[in-house]
Amino acid sequence: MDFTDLQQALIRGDHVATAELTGKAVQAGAKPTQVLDLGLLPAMQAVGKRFREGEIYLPEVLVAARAMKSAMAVLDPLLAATSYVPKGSVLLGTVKGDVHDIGKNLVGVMLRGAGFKVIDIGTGCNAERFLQAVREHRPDVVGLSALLTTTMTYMKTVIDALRTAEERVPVIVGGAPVSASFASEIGAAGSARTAAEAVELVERLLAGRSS
Ligand code: B12
Repeated sequence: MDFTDLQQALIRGDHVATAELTGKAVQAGAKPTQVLDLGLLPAMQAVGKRFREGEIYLPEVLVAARAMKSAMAVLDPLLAATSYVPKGSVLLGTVKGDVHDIGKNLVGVMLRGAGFKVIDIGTGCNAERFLQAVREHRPDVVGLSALLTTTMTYMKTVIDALRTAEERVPVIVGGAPVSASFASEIGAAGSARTAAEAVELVERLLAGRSS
């Protein structure tokens, strides 16, 4: 099946057309996972690449992310109905004191697109909130996001609180100021600069687990 029109709609951020073309692709016989893997995900990756290379700016990324969400709203019930088994689950949140959530949301969209269940607990989350959510949802991976140099240090507080409570779930970190060396210093299992890298990181971490 040709997904060019669907991909173009997503890339230009037309959320109405993206949802419609997603529905049409399924009606025409494409499996929901094919629409994701061959249609939406490559388009979202193209958006990420154009943003990284300075060809497009944040507003275009935001409208593309919204279009991806509208497609996922069509696919989610179909994926559930076809006894779709998620590859794993990821709990995401932006840490205390920080309201930036665009990057976190993109990571969530890409993870969902790659077949993971995502539990997003929002922004400004303190350590207790993360601990409570870990206990409630038992995710395979926890992802912390921070965009401010003043809030990224709180990531260590979250990791320490989880370890003190004997929760061993791997924690990954991200956000513009976060580096790989900072991640290892605070005891995180890894970090990623982009949403696509975040997906690869989660896949790597879960490939090594015993199920
Ligand atoms: C949009 C924005 C805002 C919006 C946020 C809206 C929202 N809902 O998110 C608003 C206007 C609210 C805002 C407010 C503020 N902002 Co602001 N903001 C930005 C801006 C322009 C873009 C951030 C963004 O969304 N980038 C796009 C996304 C896609 O990229 P990203 O977040 O880095 O995410 C990617 C990766 O980092 C990674 N990733 C992200 N999270 C995670 C998590 C995991 C687990 C993994 C693996 C990967 C990962 O994948 C993502 C996708 O590729 C940046 C400048 C910039 N260019 O970064 C400033 C910036 C982050 N803001 C800044 C500041 C100072 C503030 C304010 C303090 C301003 C003020 N004086 O009030 C407030 C703070 C509010 C608070 N308490 O949080 C500074 C931070 C400086 C610093 N070093 O600390 C920046 C860098 C601007 C600047 N140059 O001064 N901001």
